[in-house]
Amino acid sequence: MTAATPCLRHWRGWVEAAQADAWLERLRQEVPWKQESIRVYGRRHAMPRLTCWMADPGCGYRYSGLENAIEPWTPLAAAIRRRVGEAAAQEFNSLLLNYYRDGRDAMGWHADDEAELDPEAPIASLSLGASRTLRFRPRQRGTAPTLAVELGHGDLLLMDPPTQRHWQHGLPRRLRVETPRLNLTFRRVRLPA
Ligand SMILES: O=C(O)CCC(=O)C(=O)O
Repeated sequence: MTAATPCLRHWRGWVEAAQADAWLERLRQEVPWKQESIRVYGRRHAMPRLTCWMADPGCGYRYSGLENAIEPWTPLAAAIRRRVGEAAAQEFNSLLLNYYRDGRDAMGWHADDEAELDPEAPIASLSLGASRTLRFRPRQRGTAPTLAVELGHGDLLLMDPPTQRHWQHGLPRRLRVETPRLNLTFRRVRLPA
């Protein structure tokens, strides 16, 4: 059964603007960004964004068929993890960073429901830079209306369970956007007991 709406908690301007500006600039410069490629119908395509997977040792993660190399936490990413973890009352052990260089960069429809992720933990998403729209649609198409959430500079969005089970999300292109955006999604990878 599809929940009627995704379970979201959205704090606009969770980070105040000057702090968000400083985080945006530092992360752009110091994160080891990569442009991965994905295979679609047998052909390789460059992903329309740059990415980095930062995580505690042992927290590997595959998505779009890619095994992500684990990068160590930078001091700034570790400090942001602490603050986001307090807001979400959750200990996150991993972080996917996405760098959308301008409005041509985007992310397709998907759910963050890979087997490695703890389905009981929220996913916390911090946005820095250009405003973009995150869209949600039910996985069982037509069972609930789609939803659009405008994510601005410094916004924090918590996606609580069972959102990933019932909903997909995606970030469409917005061609008039000429400035960059970073998105940080803090996650909880399941570790062997
Ligand atoms: O950039 C965004 O707001 C979405 C990122 C996302 O969907 C993800 O990391 O799974």
